[in-house]
Amino acid sequence: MDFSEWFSNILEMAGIYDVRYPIKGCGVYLPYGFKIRKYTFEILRELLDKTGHEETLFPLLIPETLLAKEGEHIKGFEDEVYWVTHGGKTPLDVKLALRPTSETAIYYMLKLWVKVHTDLPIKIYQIVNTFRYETKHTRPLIRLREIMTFKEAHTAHATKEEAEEQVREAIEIYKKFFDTLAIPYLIIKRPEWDKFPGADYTIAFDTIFPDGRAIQIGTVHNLGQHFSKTFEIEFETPTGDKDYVYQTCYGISDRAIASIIAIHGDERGLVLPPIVAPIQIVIIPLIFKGKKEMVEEKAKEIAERLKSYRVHIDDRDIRPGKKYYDWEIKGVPLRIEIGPKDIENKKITLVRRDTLEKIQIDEDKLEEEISKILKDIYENIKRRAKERFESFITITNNLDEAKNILEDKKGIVLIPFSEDIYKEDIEDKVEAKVLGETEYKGDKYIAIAKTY
Ligand code: A5A
Repeated sequence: MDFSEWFSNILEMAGIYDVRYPIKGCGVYLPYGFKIRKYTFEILRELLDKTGHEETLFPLLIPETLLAKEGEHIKGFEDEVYWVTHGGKTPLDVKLALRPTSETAIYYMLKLWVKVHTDLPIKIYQIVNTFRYETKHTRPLIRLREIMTFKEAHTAHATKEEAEEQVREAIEIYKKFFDTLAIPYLIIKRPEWDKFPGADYTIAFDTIFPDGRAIQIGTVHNLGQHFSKTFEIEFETPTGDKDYVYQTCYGISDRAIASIIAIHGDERGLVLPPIVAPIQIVIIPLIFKGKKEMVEEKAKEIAERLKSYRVHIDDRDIRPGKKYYDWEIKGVPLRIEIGPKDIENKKITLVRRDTLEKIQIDEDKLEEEISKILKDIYENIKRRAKERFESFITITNNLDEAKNILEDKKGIVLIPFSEDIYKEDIEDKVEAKVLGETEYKGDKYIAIAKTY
């Protein structure tokens, strides 16, 4: 089965996301998918909150006059903007854009909030839906027209150095976020022609999906004073002079969810890192004639002992095999099977989702063993993901070879860095995209890949 088909099947079978909504590039998060999304973005929220970012909420609508203010920015987005042109039957005086991202909405307000250096820095973020009329092939959770989960952070600083420092902090936050999700990445500085519209430079996080295609899963932009000059976000410096603020912004989307699914899943379905699993442990009572009550009692007792986890007892009146199958598709990290024999022997049988290995433990060591195994599941899926990622990375300085690899197994090809490389139309030569400059095991390279 090819990857796209596998991915679509999983979204449906695991109850994550329904693609049948009648607008291209839009879909519906189902309850199970919504929970994965919730736990995933809670990790990011926590990382942002504890580094002094504050959550805010700006309007979805942006007047054309604001959106068009920064020249490069609007040029980068003009083909992707959805417009609201009417209120009922009345044409609007000023067209309203559905935000493709919120720089212009937020920076209009920053001008009102920032007067003097003591008002700085400002570090805010919001998690909202944004709209982009994508012309490339749309894909569920990967290339959306309504990006349902767009976390955008925006910061303003008194000096260029502080903005640089903020870029470093943002990179650290995103590293922690993707490490927690066991998603491997390269951090790549985009070439001039591919930076965010209105940025001085753009640093991207790229991972690789099982089909070998690279995907941008997050970006950090140093905006310099581009926007602050157009939006006149001016402040009084400690010496009484006037200066424009230095800005950064950084974003992560539903692609984080797509990555968890794509990178850890296997032929049986989802494999979730325990930290984002809506159910971390499922308990399956194995009912035998005359022993029903005893097994059900034990299941409840075990659930009670494990209540610091997200535990679910599956007491549906169907065959255990069907239950195993259902929870494997949903990627529940650990399954506990409870039967009369185990109860008599004071044993507990566990099955790990990542390896499908069956493990017997002593009942009195339950808490300690479960905690160890869940940690081990995380370590194991992280190692597995990293190994596959590494196997997709090829170093070569031969462009013909690069082209062949990118056609064949794909992945990311690294070419030893030289300024000249940029001048050689490599994109045409290798029929792939230059992702930009990166460091890999201590050396500098230009990364090239077929992308999503
Ligand atoms: N304001 C800045 C943060 C910004 O908009 N940056 S961005 O355009 O690069 O978007 C941030 C991230 O959103 C991207 O790195 C990418 O991972 C994701 N993204 C962009 N377009 C998307 C789309 N159509 N569907 C899903 N995710 C998308």
